[in-house]
Amino acid sequence: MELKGSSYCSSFPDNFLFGTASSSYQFEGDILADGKGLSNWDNFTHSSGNILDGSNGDIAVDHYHLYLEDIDLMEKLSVNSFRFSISWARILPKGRFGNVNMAGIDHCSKCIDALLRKGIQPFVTLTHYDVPQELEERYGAWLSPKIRIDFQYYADICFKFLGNRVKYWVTFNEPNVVAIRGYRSGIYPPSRCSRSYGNCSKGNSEKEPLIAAHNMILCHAAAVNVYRTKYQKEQKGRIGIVMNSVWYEPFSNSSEDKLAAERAQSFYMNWFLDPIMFGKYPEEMHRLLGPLLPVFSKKDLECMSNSLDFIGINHYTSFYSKDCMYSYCESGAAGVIKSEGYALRTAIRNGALIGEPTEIDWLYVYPQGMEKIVTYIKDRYNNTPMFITENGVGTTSYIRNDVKRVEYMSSYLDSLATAIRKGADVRGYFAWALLDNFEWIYGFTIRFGLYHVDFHTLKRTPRLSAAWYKEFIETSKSIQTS
Ligand code: PNW
Repeated sequence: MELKGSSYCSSFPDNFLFGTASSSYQFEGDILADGKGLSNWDNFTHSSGNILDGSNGDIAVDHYHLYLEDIDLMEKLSVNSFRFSISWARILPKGRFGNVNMAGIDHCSKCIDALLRKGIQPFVTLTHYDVPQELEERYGAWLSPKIRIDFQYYADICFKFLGNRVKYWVTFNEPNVVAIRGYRSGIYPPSRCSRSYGNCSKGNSEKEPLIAAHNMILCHAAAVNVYRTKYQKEQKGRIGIVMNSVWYEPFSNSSEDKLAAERAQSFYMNWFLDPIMFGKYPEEMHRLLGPLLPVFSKKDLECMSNSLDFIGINHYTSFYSKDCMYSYCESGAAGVIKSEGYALRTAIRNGALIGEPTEIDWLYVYPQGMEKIVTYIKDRYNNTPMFITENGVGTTSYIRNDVKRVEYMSSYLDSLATAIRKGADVRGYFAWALLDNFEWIYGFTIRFGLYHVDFHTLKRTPRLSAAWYKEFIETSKSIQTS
């Protein structure tokens, strides 16, 4: 197969991690295996009407049992890293209110050993959307400051039992998505929605997404603090956070739209990264939200600034950002616009889409967005080491000859290579995903895998993109070593 654009292979530094990504709820299945407790997602998918095809992650793609086979697939792909998450409820079925489930730890331990035997670095996330349902019921999980004690306890256990073999830890996957979808639009558990949100019938407080975010930031800092004080010196790993990122292209050249794009970024990604790096929320959030925004105490701030070693970036798509502060915006409820920094997100300008549409309604192909978002993060956060922790495209139809996915990955990697050539310190790239899997509220209707999975027999079959990615990685590595 011809490798399009192989010239940019040479832009990836030595020791660059090439991997694929996954998450526990989307992949593992067997939700009660070996003493596991139920999570908020188990609970949510079992309430009717939440998932498009009425499915759930009870079996998912059975990675819990098929992990050795899946690691063989990774070896065939020539990847040198695998990003996965630990299910908190497997380790602590009832949070700190019950026992440590050693069988859950043993399982993770076996996965890590099996990866290392094949020379594949584990890149481990502590929570990828899921929390023990017990904590939701006891005190409302992210809405309560009590969650900090639980998260710190959980993180400590993971570092203690697994940290001698893990060099990359991630505290949270996309806390911005959890705050927005769990507490503003309500489409993810715990299904709480802000009063001002268009389709919100229950009407919870506007403050909830901000409180949930605030607690997640404090949990992140607490886990990093434990790692740094008790484990890092000996275990020599690094710890970071993964943010969902969207590149916001100003809708026009006007200074209003440029400012709107900046505000959109502040209310989405910088909302978390600024406090973690600088110990304070973005200035725009202070100005526009005023007393709605929670405040960090002096004690909180002591363990916050610079509380990460790397930034993980999940990047898929870009949108235009249009000003709604100085101009009238024809769509979007007033409160929603406020909570998004008075910036309207739209994919269309003068009748033209920002990029080629895909079968996924929120995903447009705009490869330049990769270079732009990486450069933005590099400039704002002093070139802190970065990893692209997710990138990929989904399809709704059954496709094995996934030329569109190859074109997507190839163009986004090309754009990433440009950012690296211009000085961005990016140290790895993870394709989402190794396998087709349970795609949250879309259930099994959307496929992101380099490997096709038959959801009845669970048989895995490589797509064209798997062969392409393998060749890309091998070419890249041979250039590095030559
Ligand atoms: C990510 N957006 O979510 C998640 O981390 C994965 O678990 C998920 O399967 C994957 O993307 C594909 O959907 C996203 O607003 C959340 O652009 C939000 C966005 C993109 C991805």
